[in-house]
Amino acid sequence: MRQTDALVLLSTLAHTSAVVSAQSLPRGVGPEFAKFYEPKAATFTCIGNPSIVLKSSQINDNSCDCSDGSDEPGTAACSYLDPLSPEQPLQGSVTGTTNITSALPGFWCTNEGHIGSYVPFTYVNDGVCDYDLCCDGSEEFAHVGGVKCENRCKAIGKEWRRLEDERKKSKERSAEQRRALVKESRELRQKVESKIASLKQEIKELEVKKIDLQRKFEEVERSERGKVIKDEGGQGGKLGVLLSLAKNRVKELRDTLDKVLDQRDDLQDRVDQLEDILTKLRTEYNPNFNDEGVKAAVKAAEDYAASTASGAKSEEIADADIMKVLEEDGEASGINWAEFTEGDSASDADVVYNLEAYLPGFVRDYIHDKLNLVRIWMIENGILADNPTSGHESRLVTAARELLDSAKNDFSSRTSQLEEQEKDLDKDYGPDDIFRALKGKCVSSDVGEYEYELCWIDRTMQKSKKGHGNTNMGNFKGIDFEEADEEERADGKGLGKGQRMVLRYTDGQGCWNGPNRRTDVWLACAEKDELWRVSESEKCVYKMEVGTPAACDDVHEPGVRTKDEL
Ligand code: MAN
Repeated sequence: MRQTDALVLLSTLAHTSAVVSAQSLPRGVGPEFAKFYEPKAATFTCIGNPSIVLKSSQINDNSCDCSDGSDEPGTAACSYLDPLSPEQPLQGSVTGTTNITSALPGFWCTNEGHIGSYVPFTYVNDGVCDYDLCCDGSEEFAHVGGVKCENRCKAIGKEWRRLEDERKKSKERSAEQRRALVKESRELRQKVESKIASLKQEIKELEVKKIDLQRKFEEVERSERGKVIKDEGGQGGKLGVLLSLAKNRVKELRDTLDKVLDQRDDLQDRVDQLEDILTKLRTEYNPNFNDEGVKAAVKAAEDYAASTASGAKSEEIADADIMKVLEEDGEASGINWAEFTEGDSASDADVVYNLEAYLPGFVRDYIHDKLNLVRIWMIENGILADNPTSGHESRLVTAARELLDSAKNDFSSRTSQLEEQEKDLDKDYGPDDIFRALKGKCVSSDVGEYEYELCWIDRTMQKSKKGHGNTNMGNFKGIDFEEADEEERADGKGLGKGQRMVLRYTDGQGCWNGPNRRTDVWLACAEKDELWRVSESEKCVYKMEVGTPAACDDVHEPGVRTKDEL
């Protein structure tokens, strides 16, 4: 019988034994059967078969008289009925074997100073001291083969109580650890919840901001598109138009002047040629010929020569001056157009804003709104030119677009953060959300040529100590429960018996010619996180046995309130 079970039995029996004193009972009777063995009665009724009534003296007479063995609680006479014994041939039985079970669980060792316990009837007087069950040695009362089992209950009981005390304290410490984990998990959960609340609020505000910026962007874009022309440099508005016109006009005039100058030079050449002809006519004609036509022509030529000599000429412009005018405009001469076209000169809107600056705010807004509305109305009704394809985007539109884009980015990043947090809140972190506090923390242990590592709610890893790299043994999938059936270990570092939490890690690194690696992480209660064992039951299928306070029951002394509860 395991010690823990025996302890339970002990407490149950303590009550019964108060009614019937153990001393007055026949040998081997456990306290819960005391009621069947009346100390002063003359007869005994078989427990499982009341039709058989024996004399009291037949109890423990080493002869099995009751079919359920209840008349031999203190001998091995009915041990063939013991559940642990092999089936025995029995006279009169149809099957030829016994299938009757014993009414008694075994030989009761009182174990004074320790805890009482049953030993199988087959152990009674078998010449072996079974101290682990019967520390008082009472099951070897016949001293078969001279065996004498001394009573060791004092020492065994003392050691047992020490271990039991330690185990209890460890359990309490583990439970304390667990409570701390639960508290931490609760706080982490609250953090996620408040993060979700603030993200929701932020998203709500960003939604409004986004709509507002979208409206503003469209408004600015439409109002910018409403500007009639854009010059080469991309300047908009009336000033831009004026600038463009002036620049073109100056170019036209300069080109015309250039052409006029060429024409003048041609004409001058021709005048010079004609003057030469006239001079020749005046000086070389024969006055002896009385030709009236020639005389008149000579007279006109002389008058022309006299008039040019008298200097009645219009003011002459120096060629150098004309050439200066014809020079391309630049920083050194003329107008520096670049300053106007590329510089930070004001747009229509800027001018309007400058004027508005002298007005009270509400009037300014009112005028601005009205101007915009009128402009947009004019564009939409085909009165003002819509100029969507011209030039590059204005600074106002760019700024509005950038603000809108940044709000959109903020909105989508916050939305995905919210989704992530909500997913995390819904995730199964085990009973009491306990693995939330452990998430991302790791435990490891050296086994053979590898170091194995478990990272809670994340992954399991096999790390080569010979420098052959790390192998992922699975990624966290979910939490299950399975029945463990292992013997209790002396150091307590084992799964034992009962339902245990099992964390599934799947889809690890592919196995050579096989499936992806996976790990089942079996958990048992312990004071601290510890990776006890790793085994590979089949190729690339691993089992980790891990101790952790997260797997403990929340036990605390009755009546003792924990800090959390206060
Ligand atoms: C490595 C380790 C082993 C595994 C084999 C499979 O050696 O990951 O655990 O069994 O690969 O080939």
